[in-house]
Amino acid sequence: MTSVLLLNGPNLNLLGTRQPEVYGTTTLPQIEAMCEAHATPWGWRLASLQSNHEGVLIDALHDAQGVHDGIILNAGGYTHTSIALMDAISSVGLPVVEVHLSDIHAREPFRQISYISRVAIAQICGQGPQGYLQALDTLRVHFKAEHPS
Ligand code: CA2
Repeated sequence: MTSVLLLNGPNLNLLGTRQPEVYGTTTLPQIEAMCEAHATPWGWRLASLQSNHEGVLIDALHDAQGVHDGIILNAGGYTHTSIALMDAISSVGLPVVEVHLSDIHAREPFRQISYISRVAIAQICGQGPQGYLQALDTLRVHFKAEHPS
């Protein structure tokens, strides 16, 4: 069974409560439920984790090895700062799709830099919660290309 880890970083637990003009009104549990509804018909299992702590996210990436087949990652603000997260992604060797609710390329210059994009197989941004579903689609295409049946 294909297993995917949905990993969300700092402040994303606040989704739907503040800054709706930037991040919308959908909560993180709602996004997780949307992902479940999208991928369970494919027979996939999803696991979800949100943390505000860089080390917890790094541990989750390490622990994904041998457990999950791919990862969807919105690293929040760590996207723009964390060489440690980038290194963790490289070290586990699992396909990671980077997601952002907002269009980071249309925002402040500091948000336009992503260390994650250097090691992710794709970056999806500016699509709101639908971006997470597009990330699942991206992983599905990736797995099919890896293991054509
Ligand atoms: O657009 C995205 O998904 C971001 O990864 C969100 C991060 C931001 O630092 C990135 O540049 C882009 C921030 C998430 C903050 O989420 C909040 C949600 C509600 C209220 C306040 C913050």
